Amino acid sequence: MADASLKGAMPETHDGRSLRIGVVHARWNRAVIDKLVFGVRQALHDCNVPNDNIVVQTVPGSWELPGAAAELISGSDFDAIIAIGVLIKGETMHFEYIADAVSQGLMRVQVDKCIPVTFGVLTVLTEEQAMARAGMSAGGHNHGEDWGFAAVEMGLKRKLWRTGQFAKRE
Ligand code: RBF
Repeated sequence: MADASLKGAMPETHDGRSLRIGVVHARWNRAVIDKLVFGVRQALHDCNVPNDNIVVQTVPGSWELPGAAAELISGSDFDAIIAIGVLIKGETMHFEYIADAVSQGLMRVQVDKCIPVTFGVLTVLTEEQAMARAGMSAGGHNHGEDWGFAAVEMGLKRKLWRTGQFAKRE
């Protein structure tokens, strides 16, 4: 067995063939976003989520993600939502306001709606940091994959927990 990682959850592959997953992504910093969405799709595919059960929608920027996640949940029976954005710090205070509002907003949606909303928002200081976290540079890792695995795990656990089924031991 591989050594337990110090940083990050060990990704778990669950059987997601019964799941419907909504993906909503911002269009700012599109090159990085596209890689992250690719990573998400890869993980969902690895978990056997059927392509027809994956709905991908876009919004202008990260600010729009919480409202869009809430609308997607209201409009359809998704088991989990993956919200993806890339916030890169600029010269003004925009980054701080948007990052804070979006993280609080996505958490609020998942708790209020009782649907897992994966936090797929990079909040980085430089483009290089964003690219490394989308697997676009040497030694980097595509965090989109982790978000896909997390959404499948939480979507399945939600289904079980809602019907009073609990794992004996993990
Ligand atoms: N949206 C992002 O997803 N990432 C960004 O880095 C980002 N930076 C922004 C910087 C400024 C100065 C402004 C005005 C908007 C920015 N946005 C960004 C867009 C924001 O999330 C939203 O789409 C717009 O403000 C419209 O509501």
